[in-house]
Amino acid sequence: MYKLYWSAGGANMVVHALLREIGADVEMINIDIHKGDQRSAAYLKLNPHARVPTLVYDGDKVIYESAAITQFLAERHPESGLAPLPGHPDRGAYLQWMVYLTNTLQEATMHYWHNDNFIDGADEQAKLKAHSQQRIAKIAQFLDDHLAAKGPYLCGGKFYACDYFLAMLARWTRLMANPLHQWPHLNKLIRAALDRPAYRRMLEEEGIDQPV
Ligand SMILES: N[C@@H](CCC(=O)N[C@@H](CS)C(=O)NCC(=O)O)C(=O)O
Repeated sequence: MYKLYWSAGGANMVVHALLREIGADVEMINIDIHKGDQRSAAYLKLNPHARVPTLVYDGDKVIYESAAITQFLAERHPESGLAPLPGHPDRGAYLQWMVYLTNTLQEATMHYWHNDNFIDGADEQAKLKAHSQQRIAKIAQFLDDHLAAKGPYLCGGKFYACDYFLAMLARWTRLMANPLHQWPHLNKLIRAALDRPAYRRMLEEEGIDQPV
């Protein structure tokens, strides 16, 4: 039994989709980040960074950081086939893409959406926002070239949790000048995530009607 603390469209999307794909027994606890639920004393005890997602497992064990939870769940439920386990030839690429996505593309989306966490002043924040879009466009081109050469998924021929992670980050670019789905191979990968019933169920349960 798991408990997932989530907010619609947040970094929980990938974890939520994974839980649905695994078919795990899960209690979903909504944290409305627009109302400030993430700063309640009770939630800060679970996640001192006041962010979603947070996953509780085995009664009282707590894990946060979406990339960490993604890897944790995919390995804890190997029957899902969503992570190449140690010894598998795709293992290195899988770990590389999980880390690359979280500390490069996800970070760049944070510069767009949460620029006040990085710099003070409206002018400076606007500059950071503009710069993040240029950076994301470069990352998108790099990823699209990679998928063209070695895809259709990040690790080649098999869809893994890292591809779900990328689909989530792609959605966060939907209001930017150059959303990720504008790149053809990225678009194909996003559509592959959308074709999966677990991803569609997550979108429905989070009330998301604009999946890209
Ligand atoms: N690195 C964290 C980032 C989590 C994060 O930034 N979550 C956002 C929603 S996408 C949040 O909780 N924001 C609340 C706030 O900024 O107050 C992760 O991937 O789990």
